[in-house]
Amino acid sequence: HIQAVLFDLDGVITDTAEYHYLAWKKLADELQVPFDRHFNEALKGLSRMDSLKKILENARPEPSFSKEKLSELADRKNEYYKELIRQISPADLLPGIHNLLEDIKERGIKTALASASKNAMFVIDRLGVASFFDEIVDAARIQHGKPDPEIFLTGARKLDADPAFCIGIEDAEAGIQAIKAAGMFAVGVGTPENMKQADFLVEGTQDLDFEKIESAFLL
Ligand code: B16
Ligand code: MG
Repeated sequence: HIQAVLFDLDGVITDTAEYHYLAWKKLADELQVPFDRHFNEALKGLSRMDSLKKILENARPEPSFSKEKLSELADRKNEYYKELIRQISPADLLPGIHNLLEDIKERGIKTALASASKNAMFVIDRLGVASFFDEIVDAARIQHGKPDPEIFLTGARKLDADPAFCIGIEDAEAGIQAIKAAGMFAVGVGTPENMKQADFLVEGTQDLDFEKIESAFLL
């Protein structure tokens, strides 16, 4: 039976992608490098520094910055982002998520948050759902970002759960790869093109029904 469910944050519990987009866009405009909503899709699930590097690699000519400058730029983006997420409220929970968390808790199944975001704790608090999570993996302590399985394996270890009996829920391709590499059952939120490796796929969070996920897991 299912021992634990591990959740991604951005795109599964709430849609912080828009705020990440706006913050990166402001920085990119200041640096006069191209950046748009389409390119933002490729950043989902990636760490702050990996995202910055990807944005800069895409510019022609590619700017070259010192390590210190890169970290100053990443900090600047984070200041813009933190300003935007101050307005998050429980109304920003994605559809179906509150019910899903309740259904999981009622069954005594453990939960962890496996988000690459160092702001995850703040966001979860603003959404009013912090008490639903038994563990929140600290992204600052993770050495290898998604698609590496480290964040999901760390979550399972903290919950004392066997990865083979864990479910991971993700909206990003890098995240699904990380769940599969951890040896877990991957639930994808998105389109079949982006979620090729998912074991169970839904179009939107409103379709995340615990009984359906459990039946698919037991198959
Ligand atoms: P921060 P997730 C990820 O969250 C976002 O999808 C990604 O766009 C962001 O760069 C990353 O968190 C790091 O966030 O700058 O707040 O540390 O999808 O893993 O919940
Ligand atoms: Mg995500």
